[in-house]
Amino acid sequence: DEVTGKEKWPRGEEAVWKAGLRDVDAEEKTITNSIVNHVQTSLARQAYNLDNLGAYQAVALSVRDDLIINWNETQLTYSRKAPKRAYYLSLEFLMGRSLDNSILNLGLKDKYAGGVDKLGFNLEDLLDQERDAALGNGGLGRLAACLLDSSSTQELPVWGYGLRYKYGIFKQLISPEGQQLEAPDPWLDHQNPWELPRLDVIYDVRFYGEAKRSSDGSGRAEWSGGQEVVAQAYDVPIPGYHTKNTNNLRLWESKPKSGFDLNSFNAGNYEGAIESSNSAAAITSVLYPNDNTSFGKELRLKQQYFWTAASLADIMRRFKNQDKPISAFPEFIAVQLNDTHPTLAIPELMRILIDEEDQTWDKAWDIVTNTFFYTNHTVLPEALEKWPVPLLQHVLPRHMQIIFDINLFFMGQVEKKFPGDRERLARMSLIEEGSPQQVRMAHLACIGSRRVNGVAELHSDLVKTTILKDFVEFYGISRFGNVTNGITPRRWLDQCNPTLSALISSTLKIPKEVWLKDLPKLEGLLAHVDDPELAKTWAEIKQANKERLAHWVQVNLGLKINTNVMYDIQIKRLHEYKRQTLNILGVIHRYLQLKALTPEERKKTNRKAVFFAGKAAPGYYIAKLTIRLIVNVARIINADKDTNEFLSLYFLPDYSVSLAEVLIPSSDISQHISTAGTEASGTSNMKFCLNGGLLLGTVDGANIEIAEEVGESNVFFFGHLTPDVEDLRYQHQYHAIPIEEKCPALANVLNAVSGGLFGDGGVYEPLLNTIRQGDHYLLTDDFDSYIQALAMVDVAYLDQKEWIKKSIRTTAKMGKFSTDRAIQDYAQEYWNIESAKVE
Ligand code: 4GP
Repeated sequence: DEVTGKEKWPRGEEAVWKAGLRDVDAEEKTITNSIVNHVQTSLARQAYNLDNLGAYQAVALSVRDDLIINWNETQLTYSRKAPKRAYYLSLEFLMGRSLDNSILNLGLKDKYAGGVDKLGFNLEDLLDQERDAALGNGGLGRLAACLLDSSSTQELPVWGYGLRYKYGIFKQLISPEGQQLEAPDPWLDHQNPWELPRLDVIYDVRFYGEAKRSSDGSGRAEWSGGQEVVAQAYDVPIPGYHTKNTNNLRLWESKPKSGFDLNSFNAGNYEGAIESSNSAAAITSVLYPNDNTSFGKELRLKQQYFWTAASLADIMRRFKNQDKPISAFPEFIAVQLNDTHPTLAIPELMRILIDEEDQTWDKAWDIVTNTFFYTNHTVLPEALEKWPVPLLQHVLPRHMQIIFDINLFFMGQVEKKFPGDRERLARMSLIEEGSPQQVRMAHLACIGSRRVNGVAELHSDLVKTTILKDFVEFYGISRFGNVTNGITPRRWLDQCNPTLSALISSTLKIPKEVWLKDLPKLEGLLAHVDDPELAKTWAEIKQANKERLAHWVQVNLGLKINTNVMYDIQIKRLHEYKRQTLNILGVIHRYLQLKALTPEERKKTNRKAVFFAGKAAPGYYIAKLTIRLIVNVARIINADKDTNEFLSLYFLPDYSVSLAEVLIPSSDISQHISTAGTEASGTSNMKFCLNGGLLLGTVDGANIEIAEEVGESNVFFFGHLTPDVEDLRYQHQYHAIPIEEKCPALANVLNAVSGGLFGDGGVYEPLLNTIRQGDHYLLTDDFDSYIQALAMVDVAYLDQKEWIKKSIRTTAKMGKFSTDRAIQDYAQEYWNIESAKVE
């Protein structure tokens, strides 16, 4: 992927080379020729028996050719200009589908639609053939995907590094009883046209073995023996919007080092030989399906090291091609650690510099601490990674030595600054005492990085005042910053809601090519809020999007849903802190209220359909029980003829990026109702608001900044605030008030569930007990204000005229939340990189 300048280039006649190049700004004819060619040669099929899947594959391969041309130009530009580059290390990239996004970014959608039509197919049908690349769990992985899109769009020299899991996030099935079941996601079975296998880009990665410190006082060590595994690269081109810049996402696959172990094979141990080759392949076989939680599994540790080691080896090789002194490494390279998952990159770079590049400890540490940057995505204790020392010692003996050494030096510095403060030393140490001792990865990430950031204002403040408070006192505040998350408006508006995008362009009289790259331009909509024509079309588009969702539900689930009601949506991973439970208990409350009304009274109420979607981690019992409750409540209330005209409920299985693209544009209101201080940012809140859906939420994460932008009168806030949370929890423990007294409305709802209104109440006891006892997520504290907020939403929705205005205002003020802004924040405030435009 680079030109070394050591050879004449091109080798033969330049004119002949040039004549063979294809132009990306292709004519429709070039496109149809290319598709036909791929049908005939790449797929070995023919026109007369081509189905939609085959046609999709041929179209995808044709688009891939376009991407590769830009990708090549981009890599050439980066090699020639040799700018400082940034590398985004993320264990998750939740990309979703690529075809629609690629042709939109390339500006070729119309031509492809026309070409496909001439070949007798319909582009929309072909888009539907694509499987989601679901190499992520939720927010953290989708953010990585949005940031990559923006890095190319902003023409910044950024690459992503991740793992090529054979199985992405599991497929969610719902049993008739409402149980979540998990099935594997063999997303590569139909082949993946969006990747380029790089048989030549391979590195050896070692595990286990022995680390012997040298006796020459150099601090070096030799690490040998153990298991060696090969990392092979697959490259995924990331097109920018209306630019040639096409960055790279490099994903590693693990392979056995030499086919399989010939010695065992020859000794007649066929099974043993295969087993070791399987154990190598196992490293990248499956994405761990946990969101906002960490489990100390050995295979996960191996994934983390495998990926960071291969990525750093690759970065180092590219750097060395530039013939610069090693001390210049941080002048050319910034590495972003997406959460603590890649933190082993810190001791790994130390190892490379000391053991392989002959650097002294101090020089190596200087390079390391000027290279890395760390983003924290959660302050939830259960998500803070810790690795048992004995496990690290076993799997990565050299790295454990280095971590101990880092800690020794660091503790020395802390002792110097705060002499005699033993408690502080214990709190800040990289090693948590206990049996076994554990390595605190957030501490390692913090001290090994140049800067640290959270992902929304409130969250960044919490990082500074809670989990990393001591480090702020030690280093000073300037090491800690905030980069509020964003979303790419290309996928999350233009692609998922093309009619709204077109309406915005015609209203602003600005082509989308301009405002989609400069999202604050949306503010121009404010001048048109009172335009009745705009309001009418705005409402018609929302209606059409509801019908599109209803169609999807009809086709995929065989259910008919009402489109003439308010759509209220909560879609995200199932988690106690996200409080889907609060939402479903609110639905039950509404149902009980409706039942108590006369038919006449009911007619005056706001009609609505409530939608849920999201996956629970397979081992997360309480979250799975919440799904079960939702499904069974839906079963009862959707069948109740008294009320189902006024309230219906759906749990849409197997939530994915593609499903989000259908759900989000249809929403009137969406719920982001985490316990205050628990949701770091949230990003679907931004997606809904960008599409003119209003927000019902707690004063948490990026909800706060959204409200700052759109104005508090355009959002529905409820619930206790972050500073109250600790006190409330304390009271729950030591001065608990019975629910009947504290919150009778909630008690009534819990009794309805226990009493069997939605099937065997006993099933839900463990879930209900989390509220009755301890109530860590403050449902008993927030329920009443939640119900009030829902009532305010109802009142507001009945005034459709005003509602539409709120909706337009909301979209208009979402300019801040583009990942174009976020990636520029990282580029300028953290990485110190500049754009490198491909001409
Ligand atoms: C998520 C946070 O929970 C979410 O608030 C945030 O918007 C997102 O990261 C991106 O920053 N965290 C995770 C995780 O997905 O696994 O920790």
